This record gives sequence, C-alpha cells and structure tokens, in this order.
Amino acid sequence: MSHGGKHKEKPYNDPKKSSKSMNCAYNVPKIKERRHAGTTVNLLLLGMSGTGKSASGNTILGQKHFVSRPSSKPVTKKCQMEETEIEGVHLHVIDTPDIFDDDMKSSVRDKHVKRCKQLYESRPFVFVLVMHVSRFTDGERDILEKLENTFGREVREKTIILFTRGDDLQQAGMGLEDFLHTCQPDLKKILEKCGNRCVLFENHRSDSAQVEKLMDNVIRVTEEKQT
Ligand SMILES: Nc1nc2c(ncn2[C@@H]2O[C@H](COP(=O)(O)OP(=O)(O)O)[C@@H](O)[C@H]2O)c(=O)[nH]1
Ligand SMILES: [Mg+2]
Repeated sequence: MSHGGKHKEKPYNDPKKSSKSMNCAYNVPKIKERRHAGTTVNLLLLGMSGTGKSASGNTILGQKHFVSRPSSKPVTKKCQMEETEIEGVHLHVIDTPDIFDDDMKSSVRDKHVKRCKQLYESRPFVFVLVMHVSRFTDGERDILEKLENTFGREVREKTIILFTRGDDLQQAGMGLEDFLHTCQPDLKKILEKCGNRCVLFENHRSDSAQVEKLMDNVIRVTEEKQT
C-alpha cells in the first residue's frame, strides 16, 4: 500500500467520489473552502488492541511505519508519531497502545497518557477511535466515558469512529449504512455522542478514497472547533 506521495499533490477540492461501501452513514458536507491547508493536525489513534489502530495508521500514511500483526498480546507497546501530508494538510499520525488494557499497570498507563498529551499538545487535534466493525466488546461499551475521563470532556467533539475490516461488510453484502442501522444500541449511542462521524476502512486495500473520507471528517472536526 503506497499512496503517500499521491496525497502530497492532491488538492482539497478533489472531486473524486468514493465507492458505496466506504460511505459514511451521515453525509458530510463537502467543505468548499479548505481553510486548513498548510496547517498541522494531530491525529491520535485510540482503541483496544487488535482493532487495527496501527494498520489504519499505515493506511493513512500510505506506508508501513507502525508494526501491525495478528497477536493475542498487545503488539504496540508505546506511542509513536509519524508524519505525512494529505490534501495540503500536514498530519501527525500518533499510534498508541491500548491505554485501557486491564493488564496495564496504572503507572504505565499514566506514562502513555502523558506522552499522548505531549504529542497532541499543539492543536488542532482529532481523536480517531478505531473499532473492529464486526466485534463490539464489553470493554468498548464505556470507551467514550473512559476517553473523556482521560482526555477531557471535549473528546466527543473531536472524535471520529474508524471501523476496520470493511471487507467483512462487503462480503456480507452490506454497506456501512446497513451496519449502522442494525448495530447495537450502545454503539449507536457512542456514534451519536460523536456527532455520527464515522468512516469505514479496509486496511488490506490501498484504496485512497477511504483516507479522503477520513480527511473530510478531520477537516470538519477542526473547522467546528474553530467556530
Ligand atoms: N482484514 C483486515 N484485517 C485488518 C484490518 N485492520 C487490521 N487488520 C489486522 O488485524 C490485526 C491487528 O491489527 P493491528 O493494526 O496490529 O491492531 P492494533 O493492536 O489496534 O494496532 C493485524 O493482523 C491486521 O492485519 C482490516 O481493515 N482488514
Ligand atoms: Mg498497534
């Protein structure tokens, strides 16, 4: 997967449309005026181990910078920041370990949280909550509350949900909208609290439309923040 170079050249008003399966359930208004061109946005990838944070980070970067592999144990052990430029926006992509892992010592968790805060200190920043599209676990039911307790009340205004394994849906003949209409009430609530900002990724594809969809949401969050 390698579309990093392509991103650097792409203008904001790229009229390219994405495939149906990667559509966000709630239409994001196309931002006509890209006020953030030339600025830096910090993207913090958060979520449970194995959901695909590192793989999604690599998809965004268009290069395999983060270690991502199947494992019953957490693979990512510390926060790692990599940079790219997409549609004129300089992105700091920050991969994290699962900071809500019950097996993690609170002193270690505090260290990671401190590091995350340091990394996104320079605003604007956006939280990308990564979830496996076909697995909503008990540990994720109150994940938004945990994030708010950790990073503050503004989390919900700045969070985009990124569902991974888009091909699972496609193989079942479903689009993201179908999935969202039938998903668990607790997941629906999380989405609603986050302004229904969500995207679907398939990290085994180098489809740049999914990254463009994410960028639309990133810009939306950063613009909302400024008003
Ligand atoms: N099929 C498929 N596998 C994925 C996707 N995203 C992640 N994975 C796989 O899930 C496993 C865990 O991913 P990883 O990025 O390490 O998860 P993390 O612990 O959240 O960082 C890896 O084997 C990935 O290849 C996806 O979109 N589709
Ligand atoms: Mg990881």
